[in-house]
Amino acid sequence: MANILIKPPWQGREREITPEDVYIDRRRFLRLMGVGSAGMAGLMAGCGDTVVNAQQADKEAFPPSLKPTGDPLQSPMPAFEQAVTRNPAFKVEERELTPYAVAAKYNNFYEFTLEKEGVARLAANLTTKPWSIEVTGLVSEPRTVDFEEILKKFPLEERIYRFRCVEAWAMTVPWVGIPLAKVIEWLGPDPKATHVRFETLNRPEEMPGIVSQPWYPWPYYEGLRMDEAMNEMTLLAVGMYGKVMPNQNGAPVRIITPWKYGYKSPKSIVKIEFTDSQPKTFWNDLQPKEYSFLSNVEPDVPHPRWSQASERLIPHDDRVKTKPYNGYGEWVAKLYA
Ligand SMILES: Nc1nc2c(c(=O)[nH]1)N[C@H]1C(S)=C(S)[C@@H](COP(=O)(O)O)O[C@H]1N2
Ligand SMILES: [Mo]
Repeated sequence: MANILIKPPWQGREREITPEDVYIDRRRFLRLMGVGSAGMAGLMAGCGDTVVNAQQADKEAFPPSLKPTGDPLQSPMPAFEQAVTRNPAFKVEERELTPYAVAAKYNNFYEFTLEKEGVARLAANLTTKPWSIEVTGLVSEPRTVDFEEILKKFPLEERIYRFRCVEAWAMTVPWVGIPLAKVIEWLGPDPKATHVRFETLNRPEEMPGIVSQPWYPWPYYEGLRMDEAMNEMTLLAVGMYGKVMPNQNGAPVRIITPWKYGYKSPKSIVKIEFTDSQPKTFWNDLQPKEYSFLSNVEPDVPHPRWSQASERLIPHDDRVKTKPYNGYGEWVAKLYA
């Protein structure tokens, strides 16, 4: 959401991909073998050359500014205790997956800093355990839910989605999550609820951007109409690339609405509130002319600072045309008929 279009330092680098099947296979393999990642190195020596090479490639492909240093990218996130099943209905065929360490190092998370490549380092020590979510408003039983309870209660699935920021950069990410609809059904909102509001973590001691930028109306807050929240596409994301969510990407739990601009995907959620009117949202409050409540991806509707007709795929800067609803009209156009 920064006001300038930043020219990425790794522009023009050779194309490099993280083959998605590699990490899936690795996970499946470990599950079959009944071992944790500690036992992996030995096992991989004989039979996992592709895996090792792919990870290596991912690291070596980095432009200097993105090379993992003493940050979380060097110690990969832990896997989930339970199985993660890929949902084949959600794949992206026309473009490649964004390398993990690009998705985990080019972040918008203003509670830390406006500098995308600085977020991962500043977020490294964010405490995400324990984590609870306050469920409030028009709901049968207002309560505080332990995040671990949600993790245990619902099966986890992987979905590969396009992700589009209003700044006109985009990536392609395999998220791990739970359809939000399932969680909402379990929470039991009152039938009078028309919207759902999300509030995210406000912890100045661990979030330097909150302290250095007091002019923002912290904490970050967002919202969806109930039919949007219940749509099949809306994901309560708890991880990516088969692993637990990195702090910089919104650990431990965030929303993903891939047909909307990225700011509609709040990170590190601590409160879910059911309401009977449209909730206020962070960016709409700051700049109503630029950021509407709906904020669906609309290539024909330019933002005052960024034409939305095309987008650049990080980190290689390929320009591609933006699709209405980010290519998800099949699922969501009916919501806006
Ligand atoms: N709490 C919080 N959530 C947030 C933001 C933020 O600054 N704070 N930025 C939003 C914006 S503008 C984008 S593009 C995405 C970026 O997600 P990513 O870093 O995982 O790519 O997070 C969204 N969610
Ligand atoms: Mo964004």
